[in-house]
Amino acid sequence: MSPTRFVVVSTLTPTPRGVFVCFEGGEGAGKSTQSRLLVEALRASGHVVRPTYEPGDTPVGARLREILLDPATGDLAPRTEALIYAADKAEHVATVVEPALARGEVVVTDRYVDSTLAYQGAGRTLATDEVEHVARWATDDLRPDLTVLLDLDPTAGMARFTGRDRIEGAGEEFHVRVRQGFLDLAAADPGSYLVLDARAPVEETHAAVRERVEALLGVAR
Ligand code: Z5A
Repeated sequence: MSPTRFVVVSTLTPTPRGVFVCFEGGEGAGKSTQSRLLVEALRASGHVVRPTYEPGDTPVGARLREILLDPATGDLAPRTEALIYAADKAEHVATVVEPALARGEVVVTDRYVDSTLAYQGAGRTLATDEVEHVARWATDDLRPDLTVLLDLDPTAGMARFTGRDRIEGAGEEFHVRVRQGFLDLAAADPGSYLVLDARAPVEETHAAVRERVEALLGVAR
């Protein structure tokens, strides 16, 4: 009698990769408000969502955030500042964003690589291609599936706050360059961006974000 043979057929299918959505824009543009509303809406429709932010959403990132934003840090050389933001991004992608995407989750981040291109590149006037090289290396070239850019005049954004952190206190011309930096990034790759006027009412902006993200996720309305 010939030996019985068993063929093991795996029924495991690989987890589909998640979707990476990013909010960008100047201070007070409504990124935190809009990311929170998007996360709530997606969770209500059954998605597993990982809300996150930069800088600071890892244990080491929280310490880097203190250095970066505390006015007591004083002036940093622009390259030092760019490298600290890059270190925060490296830890964030390796320990938060990439693992969540691998689990098939929707990752919604408040700021990502475009922030360093706009603030450390256009704002601090480091060569943007050099800042980009460092930031892409730090993040292993992980790019969002969609970036929502909330565009707002810096004066209007600042008026939504009272206190000033180290970056917010960098002056009007700096923030005008930052705004233009974001707009230039969106104009260079329009298919990957949703650019919205951040003066619009919160619910109107949320509806536009939701519509675009649901299209990305293939949700029927
Ligand atoms: N930075 C950098 O230089 N390089 C980098 O790579 C990264 C960051 C990642 C992080 O600061 C700083 O680090 C940031 C850039 C720099 N500095 N600056 N300047 P943060 O995380 O502490 O803060 P932020 O990212 O700038 O966010 P924010 O200032 O807290 O603003 P926001 O999240 O865009 O807005 P919000 O909190 O949702 O809303 C602000 C207020 O406006 C609030 O009272 C809302 O109720 C109100 N609001 C929101 N939407 C509206 C509308 N539509 N109309 C009227 N009022 C509204």
